[in-house]
Parts: sequence; C-alpha cells; structure tokens
Amino acid sequence: MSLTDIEFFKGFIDMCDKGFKLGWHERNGGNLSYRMTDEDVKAAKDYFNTPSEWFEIGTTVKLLAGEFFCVTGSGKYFMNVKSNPFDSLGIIEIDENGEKYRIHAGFVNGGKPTSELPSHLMNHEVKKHLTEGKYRVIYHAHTTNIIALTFVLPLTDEVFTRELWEMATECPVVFPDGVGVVEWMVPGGRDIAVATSKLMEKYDLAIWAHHGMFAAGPDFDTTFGLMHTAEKSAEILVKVLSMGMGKRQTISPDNFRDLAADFNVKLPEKFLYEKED
Ligand code: 2HA
Ligand code: ZN
Repeated sequence: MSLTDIEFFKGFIDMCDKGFKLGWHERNGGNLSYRMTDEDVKAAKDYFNTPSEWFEIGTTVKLLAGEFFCVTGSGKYFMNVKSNPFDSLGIIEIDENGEKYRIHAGFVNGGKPTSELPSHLMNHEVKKHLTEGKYRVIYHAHTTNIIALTFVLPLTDEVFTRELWEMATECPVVFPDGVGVVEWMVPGGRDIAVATSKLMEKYDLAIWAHHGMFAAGPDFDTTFGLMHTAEKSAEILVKVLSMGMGKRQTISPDNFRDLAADFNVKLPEKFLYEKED
C-alpha cells in the first residue's frame, strides 16, 4: 500500500493528467489543491514522513487552521504528475494561526507547494465558509481560448459571462452565477489572491486576464467539468470571432429566461442586458 492507493490521491493525480492532456499545463503552468477530509487524513497518515519545519504562507487563512491539503508543487510539471507523483505533489498542514504550513508527504526532492498557494488557500477559505465546508477543490489552468479572449473582450464579469453563456446552452446551467474577471496582475502574491478570493464570494470561476482561470468546486469531477465547460465555450467564441462575420443569430435574453425557468436556475439579470447591434 501507498498514498497512490488512496481514493483522493488517485483522483488528484487523475485530474492533473486530464488537464495536461487537454493542453492547459505547458511546462510548470497551472496548479491544483484539495482540502482533505478527516477520513482522507486518517488514511494518508500512515504514509506521512517526519514533518518539515513551518514555512510562511504569505497570507493569513484563519478558517483553515489545522487543515490538510494535497497540492501541486512549485516549478513542477503536470506532465509528470502521473509518472512521478511524489516529486510533483505534496501534503501540507496549516498551523493553528493560519499563517504557516509544513510538509508531511511528497515533494521528495526538496520541492515546495505551488507559487499560487496564497490564492489557493484564500479561495479555499472563502468557499469553505460560503458552502459550509462542501467545496474542497481549487484548480488553476492556463486555458488557451479563455486567455485569447482576454485580449479582445472588455475585462468585465458581465461581458465574459454573457459571451460564454451564449456559446453553449449548457453554460448558464453549469455556471448560473457567472464568471468573474481579474485584470492583469503579478501572479503568485497576496494582491492577486485577495482580488481572486473576492470574486470567489460570488462565482465558482475567475478569469485572470492574459494568464488563465481559477475554478472551485466540491470534488474533482465537478471542478474539472466547470473549467472544461467554460474553456470549450471560449473555444467556440474564438471560432465564431475568427470567421469574421459576427453573430448572425444567438441565444437571446428571453431565451435565457425561459431556460432558467425550465432548468430551475437563477440567472442574474445583470448578465441579461440588451446589446446594441
Ligand atoms: O505554477 O501557473 O500562475 C505556475 C503558474 C503560476
Ligand atoms: Zn498560472
């Protein structure tokens, strides 16, 4: 037996591999974190090493004190997660003040958690609070078509949400709250983490202009599916725009209202604005 026989660890590796195969993780691009359940910790504990010293997170996440996370490593490649998980991934524990972490497993060659750890943990903190502990996964990917769109569309929640919704009927059902947008910022630090976690109070998806996307969800499949759905929609929009003729027809605000009624979802009216031709 090893960590790789435990369900959450298998699911984590599998998700990294799926993202890599879709082309979202060039080199060391992207990162993933999972907030472990008590059962996960119990099962994984047998394979823990002597813990490392405590390191600063770079922000405070009081609500996550004492929690354990599985996270991808800084500078590690998603391409290698499946073949070399213990080099690419690690399990960390947050201290009692929510300010430091220590490593219990993985990162066998002296690695450390993703450079985006502050964003991951601040997003986890928001989602843990708002979903009463239901959400456990935060995923950052360099989704090609979403990134391309951040060069041509206005960087507003309203425009990105509406355009993505229009490109695939399932989108308003999959992300009825919409998607938030952070204008370009230096990655890896607390400022971008604060901006992203603010958006996570309203949405499960946040776009980082000219960089990628963050998705949040209760489990691996739902979170990956959300990223995949938004990126697929962005791909359709890139194709539509590339044809150079504009849209001849599309899904109208009233169509969305009908869909919302039938599918029992609430679509905020701020995304159903009238457009000028
Ligand atoms: O881990 O994706 O945003 C590399 C990145 C930084
Ligand atoms: Zn990135």
